[in-house]
Amino acid sequence: MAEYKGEFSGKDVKIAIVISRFNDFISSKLLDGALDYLMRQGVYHNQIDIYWVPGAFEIPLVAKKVAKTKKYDGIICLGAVIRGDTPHFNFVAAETTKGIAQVMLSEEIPVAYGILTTDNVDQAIERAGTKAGNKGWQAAEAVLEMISLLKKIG
Ligand code: INI
Repeated sequence: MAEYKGEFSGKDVKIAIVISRFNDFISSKLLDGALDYLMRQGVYHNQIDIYWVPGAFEIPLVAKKVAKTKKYDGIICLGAVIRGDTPHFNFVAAETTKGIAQVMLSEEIPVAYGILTTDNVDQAIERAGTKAGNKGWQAAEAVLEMISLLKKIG
């Protein structure tokens, strides 16, 4: 029997972060969480590039272009889609989620889903470094684990 698990080392990895400016009072907190985690794992500034996009809807395209450069071992997508009074939220959240998954599968690169999809601002704040943790931190953890696991698969 063989069992494979990813590790969390930041040694020799190159990470791209694609982050939405929309709701940046939340997304910047997700970025803080992701960077905090990466630094603790030994990923330093020269191993990280950050790409800002207007809104979550634009994240998949930029993530795909970034993946195609082949410069990165993994991509972290960060954003906050917060429900409003219209169905707009549903379309943005669904297309962003689907697009990010498509990039991961088509480009065969770990892409972490650090997108909050919440009913209100309070839920977003709770998940951006207050009482429910930091989704950016979790996304950074997931990307390192997946990079390591994929290297083991070869
Ligand atoms: N973009 C977000 O990142 N979060 C949101 O909550 C949001 N809402 O609700 O409208 C949002 N919309 C903008 C969208 O991502 C695009 O940038 C825009 O439609 C232009 O293409």
